[in-house]
Amino acid sequence: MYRDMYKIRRFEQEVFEFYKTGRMAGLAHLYIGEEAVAAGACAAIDFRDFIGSTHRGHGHLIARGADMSRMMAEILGKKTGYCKGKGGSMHIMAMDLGILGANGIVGGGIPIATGAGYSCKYRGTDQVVLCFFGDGASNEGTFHESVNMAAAWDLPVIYIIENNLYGITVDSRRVTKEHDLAKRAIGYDIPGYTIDGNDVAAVYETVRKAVQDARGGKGPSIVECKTYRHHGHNGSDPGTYRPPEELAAWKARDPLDLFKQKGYLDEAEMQAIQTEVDQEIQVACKFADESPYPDASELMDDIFCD
Ligand SMILES: Cc1ncc(C[n+]2csc(CCOP(=O)(O)OP(=O)(O)O)c2C)c(N)n1
Ligand SMILES: [Mg+2]
Repeated sequence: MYRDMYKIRRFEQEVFEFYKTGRMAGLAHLYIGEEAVAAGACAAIDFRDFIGSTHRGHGHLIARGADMSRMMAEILGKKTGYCKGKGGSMHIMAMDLGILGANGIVGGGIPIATGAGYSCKYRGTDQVVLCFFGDGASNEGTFHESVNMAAAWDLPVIYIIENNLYGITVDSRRVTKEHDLAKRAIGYDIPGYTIDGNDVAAVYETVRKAVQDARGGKGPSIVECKTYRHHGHNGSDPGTYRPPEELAAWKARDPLDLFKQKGYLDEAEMQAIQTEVDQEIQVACKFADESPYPDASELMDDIFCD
């Protein structure tokens, strides 16, 4: 899990670099600060399972095992990327890894993940689906419609709310009366957990329990992970609407630092992981940078399927 968190952190730092230097088109919604959610949750599922993602999806995909070279190539719009360079940051998908796709439509991934959950049940498998989305998305109708259906039909979906307290510039505490969003589970008669999303072990343990229930036919759960993005909403947002002391308090609870403080690994073990990952990141950036753009003649390829 530490490896995954460190991979996400380093990958995102490089994405930001590409963004700032104008080498990537589109937006960069950075996951820095929220790494423990993806790393802890994805450690609790198996290869046969599915994940649904969001516009802030790089971390989910990395924790799920996506190839960082192909991801970075996609982000730069290169032919060697996961979507042959036509999806970009917000639309990376990899069905061979059960990744149902990042999604630029807020709340758009929730019914897709719920549909995958229905498919698991319909086919009689014991697969489960992790459905990641934000506090903002939890106010969309798609959330309530999907959770209602999943609860009524006992679908194997774990709804993971990444409550980073903001939807772009909007403080979620201004637009929701109840700030513990997992309490919404009560209305659907399913389990709801509100946990420290910066503590990777807490995320792992809670999602593991929810996964066991889902596999055992007990239906869906909501896991609300309290966390915080260190950067603005995207690369162009300085995030000045957030009180500096709030940002400082959350930075003092950086998920990688918290992991270190808990002493799960010793300094040498962490250093070895960092060295390996730094090399992988270097390879990914070089691969993406040197890959060709798709040819103009490919513009209309892969748009429709029969
Ligand atoms: C349906 C829809 N409405 C609005 C937007 C614009 N938009 C993009 S991200 C975002 C905020 C999402 O907040 P949240 O769900 O909390 O996720 P976070 O960005 O905090 O991870 C909004 C409103 C959109 N992309 N799609
Ligand atoms: Mg949010």
